[in-house]
Amino acid sequence: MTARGRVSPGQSVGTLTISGNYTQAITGQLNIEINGKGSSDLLHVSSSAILAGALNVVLSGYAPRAGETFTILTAANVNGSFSAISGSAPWPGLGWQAQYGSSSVSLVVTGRPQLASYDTYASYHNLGAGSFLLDANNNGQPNLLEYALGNSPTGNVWRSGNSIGASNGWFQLCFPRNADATDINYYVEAATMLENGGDWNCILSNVNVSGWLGPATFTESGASNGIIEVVVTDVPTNTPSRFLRLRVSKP
Ligand SMILES: [Ca+2]
Repeated sequence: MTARGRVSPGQSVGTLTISGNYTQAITGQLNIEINGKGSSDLLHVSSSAILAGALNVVLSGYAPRAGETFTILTAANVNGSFSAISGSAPWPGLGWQAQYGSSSVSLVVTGRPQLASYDTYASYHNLGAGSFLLDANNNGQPNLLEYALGNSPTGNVWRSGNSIGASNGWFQLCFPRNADATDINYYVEAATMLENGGDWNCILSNVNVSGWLGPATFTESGASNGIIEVVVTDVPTNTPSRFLRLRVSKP
């Protein structure tokens, strides 16, 4: 068959089998519906699939994550390619890419998710409501801290965490922060003792990502892959001991 208009396999998600060749003209559009992880419409062609025109992705109650793959077409052999992929992005920062094999076409979710709020981050990572104090991957960092530092809350490995440096004899606290986050408070605090809970004082804060306020000084890198590296230099003090920490909270 030759498709010059829209082809939508399945009623809801399902498989459409074409006996013989399937030729999609430049005016054709293949609509592929996705309704779960690995679950999508499939166009199965018994002979050759000769592709051109559009591929349109329709999300039905499911927003795939980065890296997920869907087999959307199988054929004895595949020739040509879609000229464009339409359909809304599953999450901010993510898009679609078609991958062509000799006998199949897959749809891959590409990009880096840009999750601007903790609620979106929790939804993307299936953390559930009110999850910010939980520790989904049991690495000692609560989910809200993972969000603040730009980490994955579910991965087995996480980016380098906080580290301590020195400049002109003064301590520095170095940590990554999430360049996409718009709803997080950062407080760098210093103490001269840890007894009785410590005499912690805020030396630099960034409330609701509105900008850093001293008295401590800081440098920030440009954003790279959604991460900004922050280096905070302690205020000059005349004490025999000194401790620094990063505290984060939800506005
Ligand atoms: Ca964690």
